[in-house]
Amino acid sequence: MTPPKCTICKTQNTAFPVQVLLPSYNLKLCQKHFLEWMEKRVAETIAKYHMFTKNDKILVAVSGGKDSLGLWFLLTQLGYEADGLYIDLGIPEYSAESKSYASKLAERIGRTLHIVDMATELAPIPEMKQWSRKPACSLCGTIKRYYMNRIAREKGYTVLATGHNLDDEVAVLWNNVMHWNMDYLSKQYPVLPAEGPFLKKVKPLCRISEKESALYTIFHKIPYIKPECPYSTHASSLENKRILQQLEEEKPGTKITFYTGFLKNLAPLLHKNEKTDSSLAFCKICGEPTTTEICSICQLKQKMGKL
Ligand code: Q46
Ligand code: ZN
Ligand code: ZN
Repeated sequence: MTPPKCTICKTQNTAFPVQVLLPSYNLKLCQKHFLEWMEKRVAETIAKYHMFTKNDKILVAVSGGKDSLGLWFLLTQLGYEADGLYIDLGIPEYSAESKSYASKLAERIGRTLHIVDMATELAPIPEMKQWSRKPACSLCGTIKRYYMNRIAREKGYTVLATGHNLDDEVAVLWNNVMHWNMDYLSKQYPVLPAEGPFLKKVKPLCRISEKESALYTIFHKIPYIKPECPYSTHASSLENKRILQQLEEEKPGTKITFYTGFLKNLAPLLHKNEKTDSSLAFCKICGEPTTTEICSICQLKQKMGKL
């Protein structure tokens, strides 16, 4: 059987063999043209959704996984001013390994990596869990939201970028539609504008699949953490991803059509009806935005005798 030709360079030669099949876009690409295709696609996403410009100072939330590290590298390749933020959750072994990948990439691209160490800020997640009735992932979400916004604002960044990919976004969208979570649906968009003390948040990989994101990181030889976080259970999200993958295999392009169709057709209608949150106040202790008198981080600090 003759090997497929790259759709762009039309070569069959061994120097640029076809390495990536993208049936959703009817493309077969060699490594070089896949990397170019991906960077162009992300650049188009940034422009299409007015995420940021070359004048912005971007802070990328890096977890040590393939998506966030790949995104950070890609943004610097495109010439954006992008630094990283790593939140060390103090999860035995997992955190040390993922942090080392984030630090290695920072060194390679010559950019600053800010590190917030939960062990000194509050307590490592396993210890924190003993003081809170919340599950680890819910605590983790609160910590990330709080520190990402606070560090970015304090250090003068103008945009916060996260590595959510198409598969993540489609799985969430699917779940929100299945349950008609109108509140969540109205907030599901690749750009959340800056609002008062909250920075603008963007997801530049929202039109890049998990497979494409992994290949980009692998082709650029960026080491990343492979095991899942030990607290990760997301059974329902994995189940949604499995169903969607099945649909995708039967009809390539299903995921991207479903997601971009939502952004084009339903999201604008939901935004029109969106009310601004008038219950926002500022924490009496740390001054960060909250909906209660004292924010959840300070409440936890009080409980643990750290205030
Ligand atoms: S890092 Fe945090 Fe995830 Fe680990 S504790 Fe849960 S939310 S699973 S993306
Ligand atoms: Zn090619
Ligand atoms: Zn507070």
